[in-house]
Order: sequence, then C-alpha cells, then structure tokens
Amino acid sequence: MSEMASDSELACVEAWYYNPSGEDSRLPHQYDPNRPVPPHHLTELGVLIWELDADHYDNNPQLEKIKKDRGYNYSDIVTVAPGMMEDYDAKIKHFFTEHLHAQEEIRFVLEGGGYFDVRDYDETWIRFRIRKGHLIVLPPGMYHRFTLDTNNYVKAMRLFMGLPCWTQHQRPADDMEARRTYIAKVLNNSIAAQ
Ligand code: KMT
Ligand code: NI
Repeated sequence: MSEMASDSELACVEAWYYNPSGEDSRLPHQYDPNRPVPPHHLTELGVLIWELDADHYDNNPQLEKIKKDRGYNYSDIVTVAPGMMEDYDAKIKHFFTEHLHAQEEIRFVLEGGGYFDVRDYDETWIRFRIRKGHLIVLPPGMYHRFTLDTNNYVKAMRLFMGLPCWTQHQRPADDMEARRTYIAKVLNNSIAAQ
C-alpha cells in the first residue's frame, strides 16, 4: 500500500475507542480510563492524515504536492457552525448519521475542529479528533460519521478528484462497489494477515 501515509505523518492524531454513552455527541466519548488507538491502526483501516500549515493554504507547497500526487483538482471551503450554514441542525444530524461515500472524503481543517468516528474491523467505533492543520482522507467505502466538538465550529477545505460529489450513502450500503472494494482491499486483507 505505497500510497498510505507513514506512521510519522499520522503521529499527530489522537484516536480512541468510542464510549457509546448517551451523552452529547460533541463530547469526547472516552472510556475511563481512556482506550487509545495507535495511529498505525487508522492507517491499516485506510485513513490518511497529514499535518500542514493551515495559516498559509494558498500556494502551500505541501498541499500542492498532495493535490498533484493524488489528483485532487477541485477545492472549496465550508464552514460548519450555527448561523453559518443553511439547515444547520439537519446537516449536523446528517453528518452524524453513519454513511459512506463512493469516493474519498478529503478535508483540510483551516480553523476549529471536530471528531470523525470510523468503524474498526469488528465494527467498534474509533473516534479521532481533527483540528487545525489536519488534512484527512477517508477511503471510499468506509463507514463513518462526523460531529463538531463543543466549540461548534469548523472551517475546512473540501478537496476532490474530478467533479465533486458529496452524496452520503447511509448504512446499509453494502452492495455498493466502493464498499465491496473496501472490504476486499482493506478489511479482508488484514484478516488474512492475522
Ligand atoms: C462531512 O462531509 O462530514 C463534512 O463536510 C463535515 C464537515 S468538514 C470536517
Ligand atoms: Ni462523509
């Protein structure tokens, strides 16, 4: 998997097993004691994370290199915060509903932050924090969801290869090609290696 980020690129991320308590999704949802997840585990699941300079995103050579290497030729900027977007409540609910995409989900955090939850091999949720400077890529076909944290604010660049499509396919979406490919390439690979 040569396109995967190295451990050092991922070292900046904090991840842990999600405690499914009934509290507000914007709280960390850690167990007591916390059950950390090592960054390389996220790599195995196909997640890529880089840390870039978010204060200089225009003509940032690191960003330009990633865009070029990975074919990201579309970008725009979104702000997710109360009062900053139409249908905020509905959108937030939508982001936090488990889903996948047929293509990569790529976000570069310019300000603020939040949490992504992704499914582990055994379906357990793993939560990781995204904050200013993180550029994250979720692979096509990976079930996930997103929530803001209690600061209720994220400003992020969305990147895409080709014509952007933000369609969420809610679980179950197991018959989708992207899901089958993700299972074959990522999940089954690791089961075979155990
Ligand atoms: C998404 O698709 O989950 C989002 O755009 C969330 C806000 S950007 C981190
Ligand atoms: Ni998504």
